[in-house]
Amino acid sequence: MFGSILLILPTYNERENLASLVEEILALKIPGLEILIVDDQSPDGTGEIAESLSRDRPEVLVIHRKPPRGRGLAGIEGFVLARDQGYEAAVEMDADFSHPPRYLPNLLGLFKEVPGIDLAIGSRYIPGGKIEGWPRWRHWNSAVANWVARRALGLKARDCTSGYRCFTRRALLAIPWESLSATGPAIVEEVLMHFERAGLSHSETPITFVERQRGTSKVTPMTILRWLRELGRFRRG
Ligand SMILES: Nc1nc2c(ncn2[C@@H]2O[C@H](COP(=O)(O)OP(=O)(O)OP(=O)(O)O)[C@@H](O)[C@H]2O)c(=O)[nH]1
Ligand SMILES: [Mg+2]
Repeated sequence: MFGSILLILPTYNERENLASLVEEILALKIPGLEILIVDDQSPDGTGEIAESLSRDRPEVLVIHRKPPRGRGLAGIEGFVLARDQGYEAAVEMDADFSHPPRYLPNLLGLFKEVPGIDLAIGSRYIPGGKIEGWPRWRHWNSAVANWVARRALGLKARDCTSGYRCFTRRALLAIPWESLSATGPAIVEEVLMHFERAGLSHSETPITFVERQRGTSKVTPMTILRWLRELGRFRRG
């Protein structure tokens, strides 16, 4: 399908998840797939684990970012590298097992099933998709965020807030990575907005999103406020 695929894993304090996640992804033996860990100098030693994984496995690459840290900034750095080094596709996924690797074949298979698309989204909000392990408030929060993003930005995707997705090279070239304004959580929707505005099309495949079992969450009430502020900014811009 794709000759080369870069799978980007942004990590911050994922010591308990990283090694087993990387093993699970590599066990799928997806041809042409390489993993790029983008770590923000995690204080828990995730960066050292990433280094040792990349020493043992030629398919694992690592970037140690300098401050300021951010999920959004780490993602951009990964996508820019994928674009500049000529990868044919780039996947992003969380490193806490919330995005189970077993869906990767479906995600990549979507490009064959729906010819002409430039983005495959692992979706919680189409039939067959769901979320496991969240308290009621997080279900509400996610559903409202998705609704707000779709309405405010006029997006067509059913799951606009999913960070489990794969872009083609054409999409990597169409998205203005260097001039994105969000550095935090709203980067997911900002990238999708640029993708849709470029006239490219997507398709979605259902996933079961699983709440993290190990490590600590970085989501706080401040994250939600920051998301809203960022969304407002690039919507106007
Ligand atoms: N490089 C980098 N990665 C980050 C940063 N913040 C979060 N991440 C990673 O981004 C992914 C998603 O972050 P999470 O903390 O799981 O946030 P979440 O998925 O929104 O919320 P929970 O799963 O409830 O914790 C994970 O792989 C994190 O390790 C950051 O500042 N820098
Ligand atoms: Mg998570």
